[in-house]
Amino acid sequence: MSDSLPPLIEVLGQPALKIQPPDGSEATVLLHGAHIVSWKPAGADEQLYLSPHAVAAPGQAVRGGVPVIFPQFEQRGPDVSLPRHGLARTRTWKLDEVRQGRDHAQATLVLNDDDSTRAWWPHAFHLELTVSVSRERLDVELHAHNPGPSTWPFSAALHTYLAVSDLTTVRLQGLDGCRFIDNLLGGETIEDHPEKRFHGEIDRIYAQATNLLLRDGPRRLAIESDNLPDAVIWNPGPDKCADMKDMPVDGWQTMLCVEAARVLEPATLGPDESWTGRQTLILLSA
Ligand code: TA6
Repeated sequence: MSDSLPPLIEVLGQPALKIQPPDGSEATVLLHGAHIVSWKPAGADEQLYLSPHAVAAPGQAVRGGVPVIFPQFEQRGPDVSLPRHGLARTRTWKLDEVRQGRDHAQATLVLNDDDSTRAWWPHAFHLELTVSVSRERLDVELHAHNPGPSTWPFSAALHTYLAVSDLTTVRLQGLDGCRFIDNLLGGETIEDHPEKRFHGEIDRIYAQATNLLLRDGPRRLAIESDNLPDAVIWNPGPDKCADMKDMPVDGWQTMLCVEAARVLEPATLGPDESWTGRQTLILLSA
């Protein structure tokens, strides 16, 4: 293991770090938002969708990759006065540690409260995002600590954009039996499709959906989460995609967000308490 910090590269005009264990897998993470913009398992193609029109700039969210959502999801609270999807994805994080092992590589980035976050949200916080890559596996762990005197509720998510060959031919297994809120149609329903198919726009929050499998031709991608019990499934579909200035018109056809989230029941941290949530992606076959 080596703990020295490697030189940063530039991606989307922002400082970024590429972690590469000797097995040929790699991941690239921006300091802006601690945003993972690329993950290639050993011997396999890119697994994440990154819009060719994505912009990474202070105050702006990158379209694609893995946005880190904290402390509110969308405009659902717990504090609705915050920017949509919170504060973490639009700020510059600090690279804290890089570890290079024989069979994995890992980087940890940190974000602490400062004057600009306290102007929006008057709480002390410490966030760590640890990205580990190893052969066919990506682990993304979000850790939150409350170093301050007040107790605060929060929501969090890893808003993962998966690359897909064709949205209309992929299947997502593991949602059947899960209760979901449909953000487009309203209301709550129980999913009864063992293999969910997609035709265009979808925006749903599934409860207790922590073991999923994406099937995309011969590709099998396991999507697991720990302490992030909800799965948000999102695709803008053709009409909304055409209105998004950071997406190509046909971008919706080759992406599917499968987000590991803590949103239906926000968490709470008292003074000196910590919380950790994780999403793991494992490429079972390419
Ligand atoms: O996670 C789903 C969602 O909240 C959708 O409603 C959709 O708007 C998407 O996130 C993207 O949000 P953004 O703020 O990044 O444009």
